[in-house]
Amino acid sequence: MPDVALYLDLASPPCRAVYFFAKASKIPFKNNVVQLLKGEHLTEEFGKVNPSRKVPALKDGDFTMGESNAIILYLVRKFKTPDHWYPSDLQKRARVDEYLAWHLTNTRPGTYKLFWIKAMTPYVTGHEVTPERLNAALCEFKTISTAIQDVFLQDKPFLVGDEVSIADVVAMADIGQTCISGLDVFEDYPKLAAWRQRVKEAVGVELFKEAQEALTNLKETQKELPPEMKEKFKAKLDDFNR
Ligand SMILES: N[C@@H](CCC(=O)N[C@@H](CS)C(=O)NCC(=O)O)C(=O)O
Repeated sequence: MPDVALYLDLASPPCRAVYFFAKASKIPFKNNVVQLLKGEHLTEEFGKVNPSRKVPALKDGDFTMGESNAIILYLVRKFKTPDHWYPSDLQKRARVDEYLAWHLTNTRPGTYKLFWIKAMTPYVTGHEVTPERLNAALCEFKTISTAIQDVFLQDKPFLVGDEVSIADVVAMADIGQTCISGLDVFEDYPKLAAWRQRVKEAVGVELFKEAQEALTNLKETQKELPPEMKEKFKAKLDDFNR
């Protein structure tokens, strides 16, 4: 039995980032599934692993932690994964750190907002989001995609150079979420589309299929949200619509 346990719902982008990285770098771990839409993260038991009751979370013996990027870095250090994931070269590593920091204030909130207002609104409120609201979120997301392509990727194969790093995995896990909203964000970004293919091949095409299945299952679960989760989600949507 592996020492490390990960608590994941593959329908969640930060969980997918941790999962893609752990699987692609062949880290042994126990996968504890926590289904968010069923409220499994709200249990007492899960609260002992991550008191903020968010996934992903990690348990290694008596040690527990949350926060996807910090979990990935914990795994990098514990398992001394191949250098390309988080390069030891000072400046290459700084580029990974730079993207990870940018991601949390740009890509993550942008994709999160699109997911909630486009994919969750109908199931939570019973009606589609207004075109004005959707367009505003799409415009924000275009600015983010343009920056990923032109500022970070430029003409390189991967976000920080010639080899795949944790920056690519983290970015891809979130951008991939937009497909559930019926959007092809890569359509207008040919360099990003080619990058997606390279990341898929570097991480493993099968892993991407698994993630896709989780998103398909999410669509089914969305249709039968427990009433208490609907209430919780309404409050979240109100935040986005403020
Ligand atoms: N900054 C955290 C974000 C974690 C997070 O927000 N996870 C969401 C799923 S994508 C969650 O568990 N939400 C449950 C809730 O807010 O009730 C990370 O990167 O791990």
